[in-house]
Amino acid sequence: MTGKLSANIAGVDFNGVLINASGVHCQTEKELDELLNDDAVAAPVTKSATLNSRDGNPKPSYFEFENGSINSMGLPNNGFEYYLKYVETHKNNKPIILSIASLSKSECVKLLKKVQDSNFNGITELNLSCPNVIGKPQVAYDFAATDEILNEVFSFFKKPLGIKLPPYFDLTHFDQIAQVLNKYPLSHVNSVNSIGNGLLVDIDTEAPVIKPKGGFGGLGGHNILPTALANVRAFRLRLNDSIKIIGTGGVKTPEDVFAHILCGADLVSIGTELNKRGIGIFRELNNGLLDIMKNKGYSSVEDFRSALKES
Ligand code: RRO
Repeated sequence: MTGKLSANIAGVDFNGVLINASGVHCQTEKELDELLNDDAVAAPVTKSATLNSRDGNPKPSYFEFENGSINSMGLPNNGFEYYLKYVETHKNNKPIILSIASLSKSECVKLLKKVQDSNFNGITELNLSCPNVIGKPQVAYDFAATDEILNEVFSFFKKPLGIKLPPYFDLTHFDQIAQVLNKYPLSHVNSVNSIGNGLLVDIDTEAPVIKPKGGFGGLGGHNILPTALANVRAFRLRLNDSIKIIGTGGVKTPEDVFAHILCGADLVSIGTELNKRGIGIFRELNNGLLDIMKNKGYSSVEDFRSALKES
């Protein structure tokens, strides 16, 4: 498919490049419907679902500051069946990405078997990077465990499947995780989840700004843009071409969307700023991106996707 703003992941056409970051504006049917019905949204992504519904961590579990956010939501969601039913029955032709998380390998396998047996044939995304479940590690920092899970999953899962990754900070780690990921027919990687376990302190109360885990939580927002761009770029340079990239992290302006695509993103997702500004942000960013493209003489995102130049 060609178009000014478009993408294709695992044969699924997206009529646009902007999506929500999982976790923001996507926990309820009402929120998902709003994304589905907004022409500026290429696809809604559902809140990462676990087998059983969860209330999440004690509140306050989210705090916004200038150009940033810290969260320890703790996977609040309405349970896997709620989201599976939504993606199976929605009436709009727009693609939807079904995000799932799990508290163990056996739960992960169970959920993906249910997806495999369902009528949903769209893209599923396995979240291997939630930083906020008390007592649980971010799986994708353990390369052997990631390999083991993907090996088991791809023995039976035949529909499009991508994974959500945490940010990496060491070039050797990019080499090592990419070597694992390139063994599997992944539809995409979504990079990056929040930067895990930051701590923000309120000097008036002399306490952390959020309650769970002693105040430790995932960092998002414009401050993390350079980390997100580095991860998108590092993966685009290392992954098989068939593995597409959803760039997540730090997007506030149309220039930030442009930069993500230049670094190699096929789709770009919006989290903290969506929470702050509401869904009107999608239209603003789309229009702003089209303006940048017009000024530069680009007629399609294909003209500059992954085309980062040397300095
Ligand atoms: O719900 C959360 O606490 C959460 C999840 Br599942 C995630 O993947 N990333 C994040 O920053 N928060």
